[in-house]
Amino acid sequence: MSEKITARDVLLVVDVQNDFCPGGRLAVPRGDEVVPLINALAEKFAHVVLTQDWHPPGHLSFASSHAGRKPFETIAASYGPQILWPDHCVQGTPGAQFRDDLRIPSAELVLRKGYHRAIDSYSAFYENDHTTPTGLTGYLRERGLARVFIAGLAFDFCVRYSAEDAHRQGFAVVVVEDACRGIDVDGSVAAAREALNKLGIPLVASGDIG
Ligand code: VGL
Ligand code: ZN
Repeated sequence: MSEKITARDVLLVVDVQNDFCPGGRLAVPRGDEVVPLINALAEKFAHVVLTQDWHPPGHLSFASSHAGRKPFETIAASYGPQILWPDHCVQGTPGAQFRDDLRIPSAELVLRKGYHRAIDSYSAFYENDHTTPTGLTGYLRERGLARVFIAGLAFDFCVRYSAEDAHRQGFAVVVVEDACRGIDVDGSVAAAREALNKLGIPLVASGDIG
């Protein structure tokens, strides 16, 4: 499939931050490999938005915030099941910075998420309670952007839930699969692919976009 980019398309670059790359605190295997692909992709788009996972110290999603709990266990949060993670993307730390080799000077918006201490936020549109909005829907609508291409980290969490929410909000959605990498907790990559397929969200290769 070939996708021709228009002025109403936006590239949403999800969480390409040091902590999600090898050497980081929640390293996504081969997460760094998406950077050159995304740099090249971004040059083809008239509009690019970056997201930045941005947690306060002691965030509810950190295993270290729960006595006796370990990373990758699941707890019952007030809004439903929540996977616990190693401390990551703490506000103002080097791990929360974008990768140095991510070069997208044209990016129009950096959307930070996950800053409420007691709610995690995988999706760029809604926090994990599925009711607290980040403001991105309004931003895209007001700017007349109708189709969202999504790439970045991690495929099975922030990319997946951003894609699902964008679809639910009425945007056309395309996931650029080769420009994503997954964490894969208990089959979460396969589950993500299945969920996106079920919604009819196409997974394309960056080479097919232009
Ligand atoms: C993410 C887990 C925790 C992501 C963020 O960017 O996919 N995953 N925080
Ligand atoms: Zn996070």
